[in-house]
Amino acid sequence: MEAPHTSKEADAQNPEQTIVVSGIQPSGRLHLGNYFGAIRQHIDLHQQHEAYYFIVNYHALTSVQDADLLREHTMDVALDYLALGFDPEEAHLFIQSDVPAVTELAWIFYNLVSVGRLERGVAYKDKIEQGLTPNAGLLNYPVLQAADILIYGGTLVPVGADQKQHIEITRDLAQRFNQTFCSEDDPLFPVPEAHILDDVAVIPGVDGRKMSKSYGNTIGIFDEGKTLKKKVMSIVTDSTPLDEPKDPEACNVFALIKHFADDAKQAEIAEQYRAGGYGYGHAKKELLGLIDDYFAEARARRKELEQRPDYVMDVLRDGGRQAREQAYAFMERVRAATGLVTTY
Ligand code: AQP
Repeated sequence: MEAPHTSKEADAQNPEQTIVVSGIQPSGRLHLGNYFGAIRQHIDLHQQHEAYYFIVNYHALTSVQDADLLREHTMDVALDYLALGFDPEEAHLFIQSDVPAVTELAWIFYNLVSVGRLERGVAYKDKIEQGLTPNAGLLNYPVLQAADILIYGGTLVPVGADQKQHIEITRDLAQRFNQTFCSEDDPLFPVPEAHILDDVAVIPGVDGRKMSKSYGNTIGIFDEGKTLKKKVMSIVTDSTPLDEPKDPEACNVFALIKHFADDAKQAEIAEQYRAGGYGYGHAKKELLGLIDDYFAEARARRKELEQRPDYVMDVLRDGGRQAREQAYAFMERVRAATGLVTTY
């Protein structure tokens, strides 16, 4: 069956066209950091531009090495995106490993970046400092990420602030490849820009570190009931007594409230912090209510979608087919440029 094409695809060969590309790891349930750092932008941007969003299961293998769990998380991410407003008529949603050519492009890129550059990666160093054992996949993570972005001719990459350095590596690899293998007036890869929302710093987890699946400090987008309450109530705060004034800007609870409450509500809560007589327990209850309301619709939609696994598979299959077409056409040009002879 011929895959339906998205409404913006007619322009795909236009070099001026914005092509939005971004990935998300199925390394655990998606959390508020993923949502405010990346997914919210993904949903906004896919209405405006040609967009490729993929569930990066090759990347997740750096930390998830349990087949059932990886499969489960992969389908969970797809359900989450559809529930949060991704429209398959507008853009492509697919599984990274449905386009294995990205690993081929990554291999080509390995030869254009030094090991030292990868060892200085902030995300890599951070994970090691947190006690994770680095495998070669973790070190090379940004190279595969660059292949993911560049194989679709990506020009705009909506990511959280923590990914800034990785996108720099992608930009360098695009330039390096163009300089090494292309003539100056006919570069193969566009040099993409990161799209990072100014008002979103890195979202803190319940322990105050970056909210991250691998730190076990997340609040899930689709957590609800007792699970959600337990996590919100466990957010680390200082020990200022209830009666005393508190600084909202130094509080992990307020850092999250800011993303859910409008300006007036934020100002009202900040005032209560400063006035004293307002405890962290009050703030946590407020946050709990805000999270519940914010995701109520998406939760209901997700429950409906859980009953339609065939539909979710169809979306992923169609997205993968379209992405493969684009990627394989591109790889022919990459092979020609690099001198990799193909005999088929
Ligand atoms: N805490 C965060 N604040 C802002 N943005 C965040 N992102 C992740 N955590 C935060 C953004 O979410 C997008 C997808 O992230 P990912 O799952 O592909 O990788 P990640 O950044 O490594 O997320 P985790 O939770 O930390 O995963 P693990 O622990 O498995 O490595 C990215 O755009 C990221 O910026």
